[in-house]
Amino acid sequence: MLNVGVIGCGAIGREHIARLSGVISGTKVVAVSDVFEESAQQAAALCNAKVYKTGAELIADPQVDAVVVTSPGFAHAESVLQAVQAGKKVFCEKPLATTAAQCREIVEAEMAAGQHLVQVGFMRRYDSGYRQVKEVIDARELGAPLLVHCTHRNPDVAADYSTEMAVHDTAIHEIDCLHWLIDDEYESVQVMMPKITSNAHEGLQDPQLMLLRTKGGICISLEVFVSCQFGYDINCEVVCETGTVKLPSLPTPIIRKEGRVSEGIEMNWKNRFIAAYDVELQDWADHAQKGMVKGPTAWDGYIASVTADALVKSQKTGAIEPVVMEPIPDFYK
Ligand code: NAI
Ligand code: ISE
Repeated sequence: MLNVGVIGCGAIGREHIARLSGVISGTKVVAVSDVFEESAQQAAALCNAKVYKTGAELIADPQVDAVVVTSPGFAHAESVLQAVQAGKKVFCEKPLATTAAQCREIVEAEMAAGQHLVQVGFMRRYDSGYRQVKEVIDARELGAPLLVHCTHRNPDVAADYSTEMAVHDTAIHEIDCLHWLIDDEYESVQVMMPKITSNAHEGLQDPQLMLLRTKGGICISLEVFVSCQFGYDINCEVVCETGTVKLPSLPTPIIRKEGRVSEGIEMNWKNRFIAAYDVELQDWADHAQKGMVKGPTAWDGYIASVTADALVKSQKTGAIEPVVMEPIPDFYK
């Protein structure tokens, strides 16, 4: 049994607590913490766990074998570093941290610990749709990939969601998933700012058009539109030399009525990727029990964050910004 402590008991924290308590085999949530004690108390009631005032106290509990970090992105680095320094396995929701410098610190700490401890919650790598698209690309049935078109649309976002979060909270999913999908590295990025929707909250630039070029010359367009109102709409089409491959539609009924054909769109991330979260956390738990990390590593978190930093820079300059990162250490090869 893997005894897990969860830091951050908000939306996905509670989802993962329920998952680790009732869906994933071989795990038990034994401790929770949140800066708002009431949130921690409510979460603890779901799983009969101890409540800690701080993440540091939770990590220090000898009963906690492994830590799940589901606090907001800006708070991840502190908890992940504490868990690594304590030699505990840690599953950290995306992003690993909100700057490449913090991710680098985590990478250094993990290498100093001499063991792989960190997995990042890039769950799209576990989604059956993305996996099917990757199989087609890898089999080279359609020749080499040339272009990728993506949309990442949310119906709305909280009032504290900022223009920069469109990169390190939202686009970070595509940043990780796409280079894995097409097996290439990013060379440069640019952000273009279209007309702002009247549905964006004050101060938020929404939508945004992000352009990424890989070292192999593949061009990616990513529309991030987080106040789109109509659904949680994730699309991805890879254009190859002799055909295209697209993320499958959701299995919803197609209705013909009154001269129109319609099908459903998910309204939130919880349902859209529910199966992927289950597979991801089961895989994490199975490997954590064997002292291993098989999913996205701290180095993957670093790669995503270097790319995100370049996109954030381009949000301000409007220019094409280079993506420059350190060479991969042997530890992560
Ligand atoms: P949320 O705002 O609903 O919950 C965050 C919780 O953390 C709150 O209860 C807050 O009180 C608590 N908190 C804040 N600072 C803390 C600290 N220093 N230590 C402990 N707790 C702290 O946010 P949500 O939506 O649950 O997101 C949490 C993380 O999960 C974010 O990194 C987000 O990007 C990620 N996420 C990932 C998703 C995915 O599809 N993989 C989907 C949704 C969120
Ligand atoms: C949220 O944190 C997620 O991870 C969702 O998957 C994403 O669609 C949303 O934009 C983020 O805020």
